[in-house]
Amino acid sequence: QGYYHQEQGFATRAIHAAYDSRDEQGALTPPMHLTSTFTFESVEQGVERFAGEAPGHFYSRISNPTVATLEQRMANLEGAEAGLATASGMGAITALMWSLLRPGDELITDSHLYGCTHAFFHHGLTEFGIRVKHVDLSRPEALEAAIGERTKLVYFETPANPTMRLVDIEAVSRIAQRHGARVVVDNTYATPVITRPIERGADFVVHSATKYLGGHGDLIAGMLVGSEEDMHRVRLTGLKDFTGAVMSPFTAFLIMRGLKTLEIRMQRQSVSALEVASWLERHPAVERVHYPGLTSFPQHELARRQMGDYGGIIAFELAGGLEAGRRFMNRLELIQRAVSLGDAESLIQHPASMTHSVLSPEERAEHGISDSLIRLSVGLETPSDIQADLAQALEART
Ligand code: HCS
Repeated sequence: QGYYHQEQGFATRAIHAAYDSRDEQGALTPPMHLTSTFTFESVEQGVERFAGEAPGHFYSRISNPTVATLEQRMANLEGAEAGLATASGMGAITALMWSLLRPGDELITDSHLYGCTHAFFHHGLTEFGIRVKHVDLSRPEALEAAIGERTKLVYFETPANPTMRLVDIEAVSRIAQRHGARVVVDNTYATPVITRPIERGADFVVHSATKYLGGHGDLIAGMLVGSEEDMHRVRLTGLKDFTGAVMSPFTAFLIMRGLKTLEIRMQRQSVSALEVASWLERHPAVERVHYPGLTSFPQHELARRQMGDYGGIIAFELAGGLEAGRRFMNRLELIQRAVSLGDAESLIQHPASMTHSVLSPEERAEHGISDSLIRLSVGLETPSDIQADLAQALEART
């Protein structure tokens, strides 16, 4: 068990869960097991491990002690039975989908989605006989109308990338469960500090661990949590055989280092983002701000109910549209022009031409991504400095 108890607080578990230094010669930090393979004491032992009849690692594509500590720690933080680490967020999504879906099955997905997830569903899954149906899951009654016998999975992000739209996890999970479908939530934006979908009825949580979980912009990684049985299946089919997109022990080590400060980073970034969003909303050059913590946010009531805090991402549109946005972004000095999010550095990007450029203009319009939408990931810098950079870039825009 290590030095924690399940009833201890989030930060305690993020630092201690699933590790006991007494198992590693007293090493305070879980050591990196940089090994591709594991030796057997006898042929018989190897045979038993391969057959799953004896515990123990045998090859790092299937499992590795450092990666296993992270998997158990993340399962703990999300309130799930088990976890699975992957080489990227897309690695987590693809391993899950290839494991659970078969030709003839239907996937219902929210209409607001990260660009590459959208691309995988449309150009990957549909090519293999899986039907992908977009439903506006911010209206659970729309799911009730669309769900059918063939629906195996219901998939959504909350908040969605990049529009910030929320989905009521409890309402959607209730409907899906009644129809025998399972629910997958991409919890990258919120992290388990802010929202724990499993506690609200979801079956699986996926993450791009590249973002807040790692938190320092130095790695690419994904995480998946769910039941013991499901994770075993995804590990041995989706991950081991279909994608092979496993996480390296070094990456797992870095993510565990990131997790130690996840709670305080999310708290600080939420405070800074609320401040910045409120300021942007009052600025005459800004037309609209999408941030769940603002009372003007259409789903603010749901945000208060479902989110412990409002997170570090803001989407906004400038008066003057695309051209004004381009000039504004080029004037920024402190805030970095880059995709990704959740880093110590504030990052800004233009979804229509960057993260969501794989969608056609018609698809973007359908999924709520206007050409003037800008996404800002508020970092850990001094909030007044972030605001000062935005202010000078907005003032200079004409
Ligand atoms: N998923 C990342 C990478 C985009 S290409 C993002 O910024 O949303």
